[in-house]
Amino acid sequence: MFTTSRHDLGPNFTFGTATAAYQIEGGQTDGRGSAIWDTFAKTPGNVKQAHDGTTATDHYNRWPEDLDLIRDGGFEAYRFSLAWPRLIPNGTGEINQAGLDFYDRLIDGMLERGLKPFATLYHWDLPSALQDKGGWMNRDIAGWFADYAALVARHYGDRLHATATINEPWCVAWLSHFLGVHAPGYRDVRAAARAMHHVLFAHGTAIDALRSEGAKNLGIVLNLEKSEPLTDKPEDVSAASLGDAIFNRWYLGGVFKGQYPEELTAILAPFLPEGYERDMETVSRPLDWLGINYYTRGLYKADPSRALIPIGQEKGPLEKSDLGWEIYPQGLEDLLVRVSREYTKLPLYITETGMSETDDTRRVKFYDDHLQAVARAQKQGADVRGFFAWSLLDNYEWAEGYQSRFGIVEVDYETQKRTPKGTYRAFQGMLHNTR
Ligand code: IFM
Repeated sequence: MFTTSRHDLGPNFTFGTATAAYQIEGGQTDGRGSAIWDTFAKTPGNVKQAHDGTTATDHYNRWPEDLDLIRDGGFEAYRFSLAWPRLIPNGTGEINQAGLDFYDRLIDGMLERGLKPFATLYHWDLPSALQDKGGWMNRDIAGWFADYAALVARHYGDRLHATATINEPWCVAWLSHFLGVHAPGYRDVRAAARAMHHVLFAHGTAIDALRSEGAKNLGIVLNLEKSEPLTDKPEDVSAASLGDAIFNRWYLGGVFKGQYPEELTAILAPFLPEGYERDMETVSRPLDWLGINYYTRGLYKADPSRALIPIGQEKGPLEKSDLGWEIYPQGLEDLLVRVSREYTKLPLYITETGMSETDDTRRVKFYDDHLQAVARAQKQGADVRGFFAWSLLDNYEWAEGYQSRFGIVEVDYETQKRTPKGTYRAFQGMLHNTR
């Protein structure tokens, strides 16, 4: 059980659970086009046990049961993503009617159960046909993405409670094009610099397209970390500052100030698209809310052996999840206060937090402590309006495959049976108790 009561978060606070299409849907035969994760996963060495999303949790067929679980848990909202290649198999052009029908059923299913649909347009399943044209490295993606956004707004806009353009642009750009950990698996600074800018430029063009179709309540979801130095030596403090620029300030600064951090543009200048400064007005289009995904902190030290980006990371001494991520609720409180003081007064939503763990009692404590951190941040002026648990179900954890379990509901991948964990019951107890 949680020690937190829902009143600790204020009267109009929204609780939900979050998922993403590729991680749960499966059902890839019904006219859906290929996505970059399909082939990345098949390439040896990229994903543990070469797991892919072919079946995942079979949400494509089992969605009614999954929506029932969300409602019965006492949650009011469901954050889900639409698969671009399910709607437009080649990324541009022809539309897949079966895909349109699927999200019609899913969104209507949420509304029938009294759940607010929080949609994400892009949660990493880029159509392979667009990757063939350079994907996020190609400036044209701003137009392709805007057209896809307009389709979603035209078809579903009046039924969506909120829409986010991109989930975690740091992952789309840096993790996938510099570190090579996620699809398309590039390790190339020019590719990364281009993706870093184009992902935010495309976010801005999509906001324009959504607004011109009449869509309301628009945002973006950033993954943020508390970037800290390993020691108080000046070189480690500078390393943490550069880490913060790459992870946090590039996105917060771009979206809310129309400016990238100078300490990073100084390094990336030769690799950024020429004239990128002219796009900054589009990058920083006004929004209605900001989603923050928070999992852990980054602990940085100077590493002069890395010439271009001379920083390294260490594992700290705090308790860890089974992926080795330090558990640090204080970091969430600090980040929320920082974002609301330095970047925006918009309503904030914790659009994801959670832990990969088989010992569910640890997960209950994780959530309880992070809810308390949110309540403390609210008292310091952060306008936090909602909290989404990552994730409703155990699911496809990208390069970690199916071994890693973030769900508040367990999935048996042999039978696809869903079994609520203690964490689900803890949320249910808190959310049903209105005292
Ligand atoms: O599973 C992911 C999700 O897709 C995006 N945010 C982080 C989660 C845990 O790694």
